[in-house]
Formats: sequence, C-alpha cells, structure tokens
Amino acid sequence: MRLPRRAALGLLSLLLLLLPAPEAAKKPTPCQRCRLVDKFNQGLVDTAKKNFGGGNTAWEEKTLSKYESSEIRLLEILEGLCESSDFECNQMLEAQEEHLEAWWLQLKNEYPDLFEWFCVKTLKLCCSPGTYGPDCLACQGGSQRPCSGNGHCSGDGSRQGDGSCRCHVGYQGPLCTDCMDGYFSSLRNKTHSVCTVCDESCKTCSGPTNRDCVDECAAETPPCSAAQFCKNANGSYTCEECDSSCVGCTGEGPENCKECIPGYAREHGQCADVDECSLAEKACVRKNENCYNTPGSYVCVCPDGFEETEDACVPAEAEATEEESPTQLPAHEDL
Ligand SMILES: *[C@@H]1O[C@H](CO)[C@@H](O)[C@H](O)[C@H]1NC(C)=O
Ligand SMILES: *[C@@H]1O[C@H](CO)[C@@H](O)[C@H](O)[C@H]1NC(C)=O
Ligand SMILES: [Ca+2]
Repeated sequence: MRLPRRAALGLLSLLLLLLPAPEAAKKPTPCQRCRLVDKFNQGLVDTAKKNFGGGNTAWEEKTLSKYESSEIRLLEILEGLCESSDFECNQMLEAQEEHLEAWWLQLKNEYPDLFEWFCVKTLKLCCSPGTYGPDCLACQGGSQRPCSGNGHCSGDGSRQGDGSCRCHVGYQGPLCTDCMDGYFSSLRNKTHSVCTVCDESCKTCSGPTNRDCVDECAAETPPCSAAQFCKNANGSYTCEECDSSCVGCTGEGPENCKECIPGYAREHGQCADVDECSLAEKACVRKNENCYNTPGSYVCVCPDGFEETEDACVPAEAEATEEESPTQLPAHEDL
C-alpha cells in the first residue's frame, strides 16, 4: 500500500518536529557568535589588494579618501560578514555595526587586534586566549601555556568555565604535568612535561621498550598483602596466597616462608610440623600419660584403662574399665 503524497509529507514533517533539533545542542556561545570578527579579518585580507577600481590615482592618494581606510572598503567587508540566512549573525551585526565602524575609522591603529578590542574589551563576550570566566582570570598553569600545554583549560577564551585543566591523553594532575599509568616521563623541567607511551607489554614503565617495564613486585611498598606473595608477569603481576605453614613468604610452597606458624619449624629448608612427642624435653608430663603428635600441635591423654586426675593417669576402677573398654584413640576435644 502506498500513502497518498500529502499524507506522507505530513508524516515526514511530524517526524521532523518530534526529532530534537540538532542545532539546539550546538547553539553557539555568545563568544563563538562574536567570532564574526574572523570573517571581518578575512574580509580585510580579501580586500587588501583592491582599490577604487582603476587604481588609486595621484589625486586620490592626496585626498583623505584612500580606499585602504575608506568607508567603501568597510561596507564591502561588512557585507560579507553574515550569511543572509544566519539570523543571529545579522542581528548581532545590526546591533554592533557602530562599534565596528568606530574601530575602523578611529581605533584600529590603537587597537590593531579586532577580536581583542571588540569581543574581549568592548562587548565582554570573550576572554583573551589563556584566560576564562566572567573576569577573564588566568587559566591553571598561567595564560601563556595553560595546563602546561598538555590539556585544555575549561572556558579558555570565553567568559565561561572554571579554568581547570582537562588533560590530553597520557597526562594527569591539576596542571597536566604527571603521566598516566602506561606512560613514562620522557622530559621534565620547570616549564615542560612530556609523557610518552610505554611498550604495550608494560602496565607501567620507565622507558619506551619492553625491557623498561616496571616490576611492580619490586616496588618499595609491595602491592600484595602480608599473607601473599607477588608474582611478576609481563606488564602485570598477581598476588598469591602463601603456604598455610608460613607467616609471610617470598614465593610458593613451605620452602619460601619468611617465618613458620606456631607449631612448625624450619627443617631441610621448609616449614614442617614439630613432633613435640619426640623432643628430648617431655611434652606430656603427667605420670603414665601418652603423647600424640598432631599437625601444628600435640595431645596428651591417659591410656586405655586409666583415668585422668590432676597430675597423673591412675588405673581405673574395675567396673568403669568394663564399661569403657571399647574406648578408642581419643579425639582432639579430649585435650
Ligand atoms: C624545558 O624543555 C623544553 C623542551 O625541550 C625547552 O624548550 C625549554 O627551554 C626547557 N626549559 C628549561 C627551563 O630548561
Ligand atoms: C614476556 O614477554 C617476552 C617478550 O614479549 C616473552 O619472551 C616472555 O616469554 C614473556 N614472559 C611471560 C612470563 O609471559
Ligand atoms: Ca606437632
């Protein structure tokens, strides 16, 4: 089915109405509108070689009305300033034409920079480059090289913004002098800072090649917790848990412990359980008591047929022995 032409057109215009106007997002700021001075300067260039038509005659040269500084030339320049369809440009031109004329006829020698005189000083719509905000204050890092030349100053050249820096990629810090991770400082003096990208295999680096990757594990403040060790990888690292017999470690397994947990001691270079029952000094001191070694500890228990008293294991009563005869190895909880 085909829509009748009128209906299709109606639908189209409805759609256009519903779509957000693209200009709304890019509405020029007052300072950007004042950039018609750029067109004015272009007009100056375009008319520089012109004259009244046949070349300035000697008579014309002598009279005051040389083309170079004539109102004729001004009008020619003003004519080319705005597209006829550019409402805002024409509105501004109409409102400020007298200013431009005054500059052209009287002030251009004193204030040769039209932008500076017209947009900054007179209309106060812009600021000089390197300055920002209602009062045209210097950008972070100064108006000569805002943001150390490594970023954009918020509101630079306009009456807006806050003068802070939005750094170019690779740079960070309030003045864009610091390097981001993945970049290294290849030049740094009082005024200049240059950050250069690391080799792609490095996360951080001190130079441009893959031999300049920073070993994070060798950093002054190690990146892993006390119960972990740092494993260096290409351009990266991982933190891995120490062996359970370690208090701190330099690597994997019980042989890389810094210290052993209680109940363990270094034996053949690695942390191993201490067999307290075979020590020269008896671990279990009560009379008749048996000693059982456990990982990290030991237990002392009375043998079958004996009863615990405070300082000895004594033979149990006959009936009690019968009742308890199937007793097996004591569990840890009997400690
Ligand atoms: C800092 O380095 C830049 C770039 O090489 C150089 O132009 C400038 O003169 C240096 N400034 C100082 C103070 O050394
Ligand atoms: C690290 O990278 C180098 C060169 O890119 C390579 O020869 C080496 O095997 C890598 N090492 C690891 C642990 O991935
Ligand atoms: Ca033990």
